[in-house]
Amino acid sequence: MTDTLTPVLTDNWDADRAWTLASYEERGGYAALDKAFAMTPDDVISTVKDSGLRGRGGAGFPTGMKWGFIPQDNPRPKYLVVNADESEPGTCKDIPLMMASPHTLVEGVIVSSYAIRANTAFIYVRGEVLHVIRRLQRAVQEAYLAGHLGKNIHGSGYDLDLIVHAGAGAYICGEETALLEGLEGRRGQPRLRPPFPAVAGLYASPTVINNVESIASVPSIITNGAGWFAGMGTEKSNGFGIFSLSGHVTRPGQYEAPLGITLRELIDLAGGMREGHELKFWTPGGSSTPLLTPEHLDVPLDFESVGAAGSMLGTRALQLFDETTCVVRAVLRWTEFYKHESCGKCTPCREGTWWLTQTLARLEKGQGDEADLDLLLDQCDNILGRSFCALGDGATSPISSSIQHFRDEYLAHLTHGGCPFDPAASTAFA
Ligand code: L3W
Ligand code: SF4
Repeated sequence: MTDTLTPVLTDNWDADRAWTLASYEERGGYAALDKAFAMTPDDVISTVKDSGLRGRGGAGFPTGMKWGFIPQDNPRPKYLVVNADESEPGTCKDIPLMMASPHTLVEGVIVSSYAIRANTAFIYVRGEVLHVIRRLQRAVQEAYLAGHLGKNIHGSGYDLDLIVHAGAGAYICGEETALLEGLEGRRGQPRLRPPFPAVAGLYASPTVINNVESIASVPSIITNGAGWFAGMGTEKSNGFGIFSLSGHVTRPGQYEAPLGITLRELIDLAGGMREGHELKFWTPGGSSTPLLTPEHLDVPLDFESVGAAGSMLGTRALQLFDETTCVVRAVLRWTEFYKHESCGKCTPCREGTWWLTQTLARLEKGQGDEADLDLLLDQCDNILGRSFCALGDGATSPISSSIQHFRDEYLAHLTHGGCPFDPAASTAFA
């Protein structure tokens, strides 16, 4: 636990034209490359393993272990794919990182590709964010011209090509195997796992897929050492991460801190809740993670503690809602999102998210009856654990957790004959 910020990834965000190669190099950028090239690829993997870095895209899978799964005796080419399809509601860390400091990601891609012996890497960016795509393309171009990409990088004998690929704007393509389908030119729908991408991924070749923030953390680990990174955070959730605060907080934004910081500490750093208002509920990792309440303000934001509190750390997308927000309406909005983004491959999610929105909309209008709450939970039961990928499971999280914490508010809609909140008082989803 700590009450201080630890800017590493965000350290240069306020620098003059931080996104340019000149600015990045002035601050020591690309120095991790020579240090990595002086090591064997296996030593780079060991360093990342020893650092305890865990995936920053939501699941928290150990990064070094994932790299170690790449079968080096497989004669097929190896690929690195960066998942930059940030779309989880509330998640806003990868896009700011790529806008402010694209070279941190590019440097991470080079070190990580070297470690897994890939000579081609891709950054798969969400299609709607044209400004990010342009910024990344420019950074990649600058890196080629400076000899950080291409043939014989820094005279090391190592070659790497990096391609920026724009998706077509589907949330499901944040799921790693749907992303691969999209990258191969097909409709974005998840593949059965196993085989995991590490064994058979892009073009059926061994592929590492990591989140932007995971890969961007690698240069600092190589530069400062595994012990430096492992010394931050908690025993099992090492290092730092970018926490995105949004909603009814005085200064929303990205706060980089060691894992294990609490929401109470982060709210203090963000200037408190908006004046005169109090926290009512929040998401620790986007809308796919069960809602928490003010009683969880002191839960350390690490993988283990948030799990023990009944939710998931996820992408550290902390969406904060005050007492003016109708939880039923908020949950309905998220559920409509999941219904819209369901890829349609499996029945529990395709049909189930439709039924969830029908039942929720009825309740929100004050129609229906108390039995609809049990019906909703039953619908969730028929989706959770029965869907093909995590999207279906995630759709049930806000519903079941909101009924658990705010059952009375659902019932108030029925007794009131509609939403008991004054919509003009709330700025949620404004
Ligand atoms: C080889 C094994 N590899 C696991 C790899 C696997 C993947 C990683 C984690 O979902 C979560 C989800 C959302 N051999 C392996 C193996 N792997 N076993 O490890 O896998 P997994 O299945 O635990 O999770 P996932 O499919 O990556 C991600 C949650 O994140 N989430 C959503 C975030 C959304 C975004 C976005 O918008 N871009 O990040 C928010 O919390 O619910 O639980 O690489 O291959 N035996
Ligand atoms: Fe598609 Fe939803 Fe099934 Fe995932 S759970 S495969 S998004 S229909």
